[in-house]
Amino acid sequence: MSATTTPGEPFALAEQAAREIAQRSGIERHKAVIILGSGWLEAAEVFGDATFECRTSELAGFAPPTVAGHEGRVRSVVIGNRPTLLLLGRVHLYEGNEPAAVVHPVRAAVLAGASLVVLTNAAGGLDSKMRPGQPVLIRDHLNLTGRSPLAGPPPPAPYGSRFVDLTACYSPRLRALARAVEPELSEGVYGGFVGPQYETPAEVDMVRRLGADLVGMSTVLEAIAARHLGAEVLGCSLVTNLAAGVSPHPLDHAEVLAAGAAAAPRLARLIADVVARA
Ligand code: 8IG
Repeated sequence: MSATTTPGEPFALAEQAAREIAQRSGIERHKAVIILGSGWLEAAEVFGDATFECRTSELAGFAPPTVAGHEGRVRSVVIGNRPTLLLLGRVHLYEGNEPAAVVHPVRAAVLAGASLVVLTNAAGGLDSKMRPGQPVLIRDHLNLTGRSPLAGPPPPAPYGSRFVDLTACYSPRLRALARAVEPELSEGVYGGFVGPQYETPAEVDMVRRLGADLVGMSTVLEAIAARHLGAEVLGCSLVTNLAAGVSPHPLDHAEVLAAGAAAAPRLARLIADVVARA
């Protein structure tokens, strides 16, 4: 997918996918979308039975996933009377995808009606007091990818200006709602890297000085694209490892997936509660 040649092409493709989701699910407008990141797939059943499900490969514009634990499915469920899309699996920069491809799923979902976007991920913790399995609400992010889904030709009418305001990127209203459901929930700043390598200890030291509490390889571009389309964003990280130099052990992708699998169902219940009340 090219974001540099044809103005509006990424948006037209997302509109097409949104129409396909509506037609195939029989649901004209979904209200919310939940993107389940690595480790969270185990929790998908918590959101209830699927009223519709298909592979993302059957829909316009979705890049094929290449990473273990990222399945590539779109599912429709009902959470507190709201038709909600679940995106099982994600598209990452580190797979070699362009930003437009990374944010295509979230754009398609928002254009299918989802004015509430929940972005989940697994992340490294930068605070030695963090524990694997601990949820952290994303209060803000550092986009350390050097990329933007809004780079390129200006978005066509009727889309808003690419100079989007990110003052309240992660909705204070939704964060308050999440803390009302779970008062112990901590908040942190998410530093988004391209990956796929984990950070060096020097990079961990750098990003901590810059104000991050968490490090990961997703979420930031999707949050930007969702805000550009006017959706409210809730971000939630599952700390599955302590970052390099914080952890006494080398990092292992299988351990990351296992820690997520163990803790994700509780987290999913929290998110379902927030979506039901939002
Ligand atoms: I899970 O320590 C997970 N994802 N960049 N660093 C980065 N991404 C991550 C990490 C980590 N752990």
